[in-house]
Amino acid sequence: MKKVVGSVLLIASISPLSAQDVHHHDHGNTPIAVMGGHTHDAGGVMLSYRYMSMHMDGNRDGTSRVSDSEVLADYMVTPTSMDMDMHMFGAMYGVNEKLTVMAMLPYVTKSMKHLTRMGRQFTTRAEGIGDTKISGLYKITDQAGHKLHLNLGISLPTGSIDERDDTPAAQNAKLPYPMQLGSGTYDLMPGITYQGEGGDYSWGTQAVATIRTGENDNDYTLGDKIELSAWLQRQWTHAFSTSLRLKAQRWSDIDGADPDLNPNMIATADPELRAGKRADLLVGFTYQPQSGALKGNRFALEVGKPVYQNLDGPQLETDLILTAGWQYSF
Ligand SMILES: [Cu+2]
Repeated sequence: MKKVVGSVLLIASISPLSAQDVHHHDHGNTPIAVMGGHTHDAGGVMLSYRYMSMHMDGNRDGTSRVSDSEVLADYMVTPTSMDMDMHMFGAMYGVNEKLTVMAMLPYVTKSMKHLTRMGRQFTTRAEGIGDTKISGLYKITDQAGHKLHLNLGISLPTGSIDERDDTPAAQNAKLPYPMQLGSGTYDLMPGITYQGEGGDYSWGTQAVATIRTGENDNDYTLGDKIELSAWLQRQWTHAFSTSLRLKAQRWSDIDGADPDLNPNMIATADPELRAGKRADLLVGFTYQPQSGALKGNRFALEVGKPVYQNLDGPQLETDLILTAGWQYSF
């Protein structure tokens, strides 16, 4: 209790924000696309909905673009663009002062456009529930202006790995790896998150790994992944803040192979052409009314573009990432 009063006084003394706002800082003063970026006080509940959209356009090998005709010199078919949309429903609950639990269920829509060597264009689509994520966020320290917690997450294989659609080569064909909705494996997601604040600014950094365990029913394991993120947020008024975030990630190739896929036909069916590294720069906007009928609600948007991309290609490159969300805490 003494600690809490101390931090409230410190933040109130160096910030133009009133002590009342400090409470709200605890509820998600992180860019909306950061998962498990904050913890809750004992008994605190938060419900959230996030819409996440990613647009990929054109192929890349290493850090350079490759044209459709260059890819078609080696393959019968090439993807030309892809859109992925995700509706994510989440809930958080502060079990006690140390532990917050979190669950997230995504609904995923994917669509990929292709061009064949014969000049024919076609689109494949997949849609359904993705992999459910359950996490425990365990507070290590919570001092004046500095917070640190562990992210202990697990991803459950609720997303399909048997998505099919019609292609010019076959009706109801098994779709390649990036069009599947889940990993098909139980994945461990350990991580650590730091949050700091002082004056009108808050900042933070998060490292999260995705470690796949075992092999899925289609004889493969998606590559492990590591994501590092750092952000700086500025409070402009009691309700409005903006953020800047740099996110770097690295992921590996697929181990094993789905026997239904032919890697000579299209690069997306090759388990050895999935790895990559990417850094994204993202700007965020948050509106969090401190009083009135909307109190407890947080509306946020984060949008960004890759600033560096190195793909084990040919692979579709990412061009735009957008997350819009609503959070309600009580
Ligand atoms: Cu929360």
